[in-house]
Parts: sequence; C-alpha cells; structure tokens
Amino acid sequence: MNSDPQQGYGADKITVLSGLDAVRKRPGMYIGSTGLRGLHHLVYEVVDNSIDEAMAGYCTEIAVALEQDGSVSVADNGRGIPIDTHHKYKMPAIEVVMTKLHAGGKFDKDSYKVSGGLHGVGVSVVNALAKRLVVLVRREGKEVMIGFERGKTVQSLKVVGKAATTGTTVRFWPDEQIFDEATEFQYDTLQSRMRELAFLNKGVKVTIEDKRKGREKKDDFLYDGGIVSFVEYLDENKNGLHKPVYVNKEKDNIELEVAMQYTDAYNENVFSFVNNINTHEGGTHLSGFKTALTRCFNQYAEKNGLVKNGAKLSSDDVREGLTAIISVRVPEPQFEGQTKTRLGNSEVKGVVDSLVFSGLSAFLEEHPREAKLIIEKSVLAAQAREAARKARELTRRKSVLESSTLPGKLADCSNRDPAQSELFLVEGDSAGGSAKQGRNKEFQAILPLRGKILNVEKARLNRIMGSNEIITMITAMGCGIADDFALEKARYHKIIIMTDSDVDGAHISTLILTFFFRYMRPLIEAGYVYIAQPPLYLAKKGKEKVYCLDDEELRAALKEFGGEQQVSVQRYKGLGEMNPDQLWETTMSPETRMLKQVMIEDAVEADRIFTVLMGDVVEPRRKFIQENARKVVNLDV
Ligand code: 0RA
Repeated sequence: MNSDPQQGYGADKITVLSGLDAVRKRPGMYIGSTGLRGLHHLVYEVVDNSIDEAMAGYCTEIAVALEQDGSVSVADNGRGIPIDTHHKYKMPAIEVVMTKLHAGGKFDKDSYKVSGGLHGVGVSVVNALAKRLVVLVRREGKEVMIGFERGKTVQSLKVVGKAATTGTTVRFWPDEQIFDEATEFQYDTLQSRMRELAFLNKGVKVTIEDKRKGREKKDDFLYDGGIVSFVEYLDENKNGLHKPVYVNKEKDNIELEVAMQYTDAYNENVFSFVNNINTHEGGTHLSGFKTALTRCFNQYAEKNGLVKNGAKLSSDDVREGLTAIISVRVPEPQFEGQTKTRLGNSEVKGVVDSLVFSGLSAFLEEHPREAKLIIEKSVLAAQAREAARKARELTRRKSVLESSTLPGKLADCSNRDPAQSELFLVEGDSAGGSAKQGRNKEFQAILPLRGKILNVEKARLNRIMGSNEIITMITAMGCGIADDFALEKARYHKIIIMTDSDVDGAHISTLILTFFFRYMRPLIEAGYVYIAQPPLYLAKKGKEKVYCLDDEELRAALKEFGGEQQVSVQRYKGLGEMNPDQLWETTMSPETRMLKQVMIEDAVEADRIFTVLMGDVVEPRRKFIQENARKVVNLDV
C-alpha cells in the first residue's frame, strides 16, 4: 500500500488480468473492427482515460492533435499516470498500465467513482495496436518519458526534464499491419466525439487540432452549460417552445443529468449516455425516462383540466418535438445488444423514473405557461395519431396496405426472397418506363414516383398517411412505418433511390431520405438504403465508349483517349434521356453500376442536416447550401 495519504493511489492498486499478444492476434475482439471505426476507437480509448481524470476532478483540459506524421497525440493536465514502482511487477506503474491487459485504475472501484471506456479495454490495447507509442508524464516536479513498439517496451522510463505542472501526453502511431484498410484519421469523426465529450463534461476544455499539411484546422470545445448547451446546439435551427429544463440528481450511487426542450418540430430527438458513452440502443435509463415523462404529463394534465374526459397521452405523444439528453453515471454498467450500446442494469430504470418524475413535476408546477404549451402540443399529437390510425385502418380495410394488393404503379420482381430483391424508387414516369424495360425482372422491382414527395419534416403523421406517394412506397416496401415498423417484413433488402443528377433530383433524393430517416430509420441502419449513381457523360471514340460519373471522370477519360480529337461527348440531362439498355448498363446492372450506401455515422449531425435542409428556419438552410453546395447534390449522409 502506498504510505503517502496525499497520493491515495499507488502502484499496488492496479490489478492485472492478462497479456497483450491476444490483442494483436484478435484486434476485432477488443476494438470492434480493424477498419476506420476501430482506428478511431484507439483515440477514444486514450481520451477516455483523460476524461476519467477530469471526472475525478483533477483535469480541466484535454488536447487532441492529428500530427503531420500520421500519429495522434492526446495531452491532458491531470495528475499524470503514476510512475512509482509496482511491487508485484517490479516495474513502473505506468509500464504496467501500458503493457498489461486490463491493468489500470479504472478497474478498481475505489479509485474512480465511475469509469468511462465503452469496452473498458484500457490504454494497453492501444499500445498493442500501435507500431510506436510514447508517453510523457509530468508529476512530482519532473518530466519522464517511456516508449513502446507494438506493445513492447523499447525505451524504459527515464527523466527528460523538470516540470512545474502535472499531466500526461500519449502519442501513438497506428500499426498498418493491423489496420489494413486505412490508418488515416478523419478530423470530422474525431471532432464530433470531442464536441460530445465537452458537452457531457461541463467545464472541461477539449480541443482538437489537425496539424497535417494542407488541412490545418482547430476547434475548441468548452461548455459551462454542459448538456443544456448540448440541447441548445441540437435545437439551434429549430424553434424552441421554452428554455431547456435541467434536472441533476443522485440516488443509490447513480447520478442522473437530464436536459430537455420542446420545439415546434414533429419528430423527437433524444440521445442517451451512460458514463459518456452514447447508448444508441437505449436501455433501462431511457425506458425510465420515457415512463416518467408520460406519467408526469398525464398527471399534470389531468390535475389541471388540460385533457378532456379522462383522455390519456401516450408516450409517443409526449415526445413529439422533444429534444433531450439523458446522461447517467453508473458504477458498474452492463452493456448489451448488438453493438453493446444498450444499458442492461435493471436497477437504473426505477431510479431514473423517480428522479425525472420529481424533477419534471417541479418544473411544471413552477412553469404553468410552459406546461400548458407542451401539453397542448401533445394533445394535438394525440389527435393526429388517432386520425392517422383511423386512416391506416381505413386503407387497411380497403387493403391498400396489404401486400396482397401491391400498388398498381409497382412493377414487382418475380423473386420472393427479400435478400435477393431490389426496389428502385425512380424519379418520374418516363425514367420509370425505361427502368421497367431495362431491368432484370427476376430480382429488380421498379416504383416510379411522380414529382416531389411530401416533406415529412413539416407534417404530422395524419398528413403523411394521407399522401398517395408515401402510402405507395410503404405498401411496396412492406415494412410499415414508425411504431409499426418491422424490418423483417421488408420485401427488398436493397432500396435504391434513382433520381436525375441535377438539383431537382437531389431534392427528391433528400425528401425520400428524410422520410426514411424519420420514419424507417432501422432500414438505413440495416444498410438497406442506397443511392444510384447515374453517369453524367458518355465519351465515345470510334467503337470505344466510357461512361463518366462527373467532370473529373470525364477529364480522365478524355486524357485516356488522347485529347478531345474525334471524341464525342454526350451529356445526360436526366435518366429519361438514356434508353433502357443504357440505363441497365450504367446504373442498374450489378456488374457495372455504382451504388452509394446510405449510412448514419453521426446521428447528431444527421439530425442537424435534415433539420436545416427540410425544416422551416430559412437562414441556416441558405448558409448550409452555400457552404456545402457540392455535398448536397452528392448527398452522402
Ligand atoms: C491512475 C491513478 C492516477 C492517475 C491516473 C491513473 C491517470 C491516468 C491517465 C491516463 C491519461 N491521463 C491520465 N491521468 C491520470 C492518480 C495518481 C495520483 O494519486 O496522483
């Protein structure tokens, strides 16, 4: 035991479970993948350690830098990783932390109140997967360094100077033997996570800097408002109905923080976190929150005569237009689910429920004007939902929504196996006609869409269910929407949006994507949604011909042909200009086509983009389109 009571934490408190070779053998087991996601995970793992130090109250600044040589450094002003000798291993504590799997203060419940680190794998995993890693520690008046290669110590701990401050800097070079696909860090990906961490840890300054040649950039994130600032950020382009409500309470060693605000939007935007980890799949904390919300509003509404004759608001009704962050700190979180992002601890539900209920009840009592606004909105949501249900039942009786009666406009494929079937959503009847002639009937279905579909960002469910174009899509796809959505009922595992490569086409794509994002999100998450890439040009010289997706490809083709002499270039204004054979060859044939798969990498940013593009606040949209003119036409969410 460390005899210095001031230290309170010594080498002996660090427990060890096993060695590092296993990590290099099966990296995926520890960091999820060896692709881009896994690569970025390394940075998060290092940053998590600094965040832990901040949560313990000893660190106020964390600086992440993408260095010119492809390495990343993470510097903090915490106490510095301990450097005293570990009695069992007879080596400096920092060396134990870096070279022994699962070594680290994190696993000692007394050392930290709660621990971050989704997989809690620890920084030694990063060390194992780095071709080189260097740590600098400032503490006890000196600066020390230690160096590793692929997890093995190559430079033992040595003093390199004096230090007037304390802190830790970890710098590592990812190993291309492990990350075969890519070892290049993406600024935007890291930036989002750093912003999120700064929101979740109020008062901690998190900076990120790109020092790589030609892409120099820097962002500072520091939010004294914490998750209240997070909600304000999410609602920046929406119309809030009131100032965000903030609840911060603790019970049974579980700390709860909630910030929430209602807007005049129709969709909900709720994000939940456990120990700084985004729980995409929700869990007990989220269900506790939802239960409390419903109970609280119903109780208040009834008591104050805001609902008629015993009518009840549903959980969905009271979440219409809601933006919320739920952040809990749990000592021993159990993560479940496909991506291990669902909180399983059953004790958390009741705690969150009771804390949110009392916090929110107090707010409503003190703010009757806001309470009335929110409840009136929920009542409207309930009415719209009821109307939508009736409309749905009506159409169901007429069996429009039954797969037995598919829409007349749909040219279905003959294959009945969804995994092999594709549905093309095609802009306009004329392109739809070409697509029907050009397709492979066996596995390709065509649904022509006339003009612009309804902007679901500006409509409630009852209007959405009143739109023919949307009903047709839902019916053809077979998987239902919103509460009724069932991925396993999808009739096609590839839904391909095929529009002209012009501004109108981009707009139609965006409208369809907005609908999918708001009402069929699991379809996108399952990787079923694609955007076709029809060529813009056909370059011909004699018998040789090349289709080109954009100007860049055309330039390359012309160069290949040896300049522009005797080359004919045809520019397609729309899909309709291609004959069925050309459409097949360029855009539909699995042999030759290019498809973009739509993915939601960053739900926070995706929501902001859809809100800006499709919502009713005009100025940010103009700004966004100016700044992203190219990206919008080439939408890749
Ligand atoms: C264990 C104990 C102490 C600090 C740390 C770990 C620590 C780890 C990291 C990783 C990155 N930055 C860090 N900062 C601190 C406390 C030692 C003491 O009592 O002074």
